[in-house]
Amino acid sequence: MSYVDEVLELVKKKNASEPEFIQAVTEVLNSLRPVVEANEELYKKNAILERITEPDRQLMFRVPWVDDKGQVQVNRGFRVQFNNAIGPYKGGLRLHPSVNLGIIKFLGFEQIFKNSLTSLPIGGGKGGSDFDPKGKSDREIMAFCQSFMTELSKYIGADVDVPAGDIGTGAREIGFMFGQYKRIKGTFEGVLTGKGLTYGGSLARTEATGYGLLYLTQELMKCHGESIEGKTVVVSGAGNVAIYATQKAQQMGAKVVTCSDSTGWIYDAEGIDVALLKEVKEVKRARLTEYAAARPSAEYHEGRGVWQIKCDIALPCATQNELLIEDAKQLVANGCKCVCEGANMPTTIDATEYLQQNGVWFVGGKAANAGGVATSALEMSQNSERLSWSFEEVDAKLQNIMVNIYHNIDDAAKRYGMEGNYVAGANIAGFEKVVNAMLAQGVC
Ligand code: NDP
Ligand code: 2IT
Repeated sequence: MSYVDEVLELVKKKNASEPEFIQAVTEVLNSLRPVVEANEELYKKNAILERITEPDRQLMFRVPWVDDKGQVQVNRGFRVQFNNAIGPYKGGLRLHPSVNLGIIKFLGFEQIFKNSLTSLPIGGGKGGSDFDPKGKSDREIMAFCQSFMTELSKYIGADVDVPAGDIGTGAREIGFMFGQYKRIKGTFEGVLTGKGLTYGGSLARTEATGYGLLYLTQELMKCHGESIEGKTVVVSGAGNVAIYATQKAQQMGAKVVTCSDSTGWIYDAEGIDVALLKEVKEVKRARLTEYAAARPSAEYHEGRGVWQIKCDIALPCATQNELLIEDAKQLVANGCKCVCEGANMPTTIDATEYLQQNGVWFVGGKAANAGGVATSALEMSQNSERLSWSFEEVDAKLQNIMVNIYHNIDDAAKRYGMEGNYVAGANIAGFEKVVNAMLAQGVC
């Protein structure tokens, strides 16, 4: 049995109740086969694959808080500090009722390779809670965030572990958590990113994941003699990533015709009205039915369905495993040329393979959505030097990072005879840097 297969068996056995984690590890290790085979003796002797698939530590804790009726509620908090070979642990905090240890581990594992691809010094981590922010008052959100940070503050720090936003965690939640950290520790430090602009946040961080996704997609299209201008784009999700991906795609001259949330989706033949979408989702925190009610050209449908709309480019920006094999078949049948992931692991392994085998240019989230965490690392740099850069400066750096990521993953795939396999290219390029650092630092 090959070293990769041995470790895959081990990971499946040790983490049997964590399907998303097994899925993420399977995808990465399978695509690393050529690199591992070329260095099998060295990697095996140093247990590189066993170490990179086992978190440094995984923290789970009780989060008690009081709701508006005076009732005590209890949620479960998580922080998985996966790998800090190239920098402090870095990754978001997900607040969603579906959160469990396996989901946080899959996200933390992916973050190792994504963060490496940014070329900036950040390791991999992720956290969150099964807390559901939907329908909660601002006071309830604050009570939860303060309790969550009261425990989390023991394990993080500007040079240790720097959390940020993810599903359900935006500027409001980061603000409450930052306030509590400061109160407990008595230090004003860049312990979180995605902060408000008046207390250490970076311009362009809000836009960064969606904008970065489009900068990478643009470079990919350009290198294939195509452009985004005039293309029809289908986007899923209606949160931070989806909104700013839609905005940038429109600025680049594309027509974005869909968005979705956990209850339904919109088809808007005239193109999504971003200002209205922001009003519904960022200000009112309402359902997409309100978008449809305010926009005559929009159709609202219950359930899922954006991938059945004919498009040139598809950008999944909601959550994991939202683009399935039947969706991949529909996209190919409709002539879709390009799929770039704004979300983390939105496409299942069989759907990914189907798209790749049918000539669709497919870039996975580790590369395509790295603009968010890259800009978080730029926020850390600004906090360290106690300066704030202009929007233009941050945005220019982000563009440069995304263009470089595209070329790095393209080159890595070519080096191993897999031209056009950007999934393998991203995993290989991300892995190489982390492994070099792990080997240099000895057994730890
Ligand atoms: P938000 O909470 O802002 O938005 C999430 C969107 O996805 C919402 O429209 C939400 O619908 C929908 N969604 C969430 N869970 C589900 C589900 N189980 N089924 C269907 N729809 C769902 O999160 P973000 O936009 O920040 O994150 C979206 C994705 O991008 C995630 O995979 C995240 O990990 C990834 N990502 C985020 C980055 C960031 O900087 N924010 C950086 C890189 C990746 P509803 O409103 O109904 O809940
Ligand atoms: O998945 C991700 O990369 C994020 N949620 C952003 C993490 C960060 O630290 O900015």
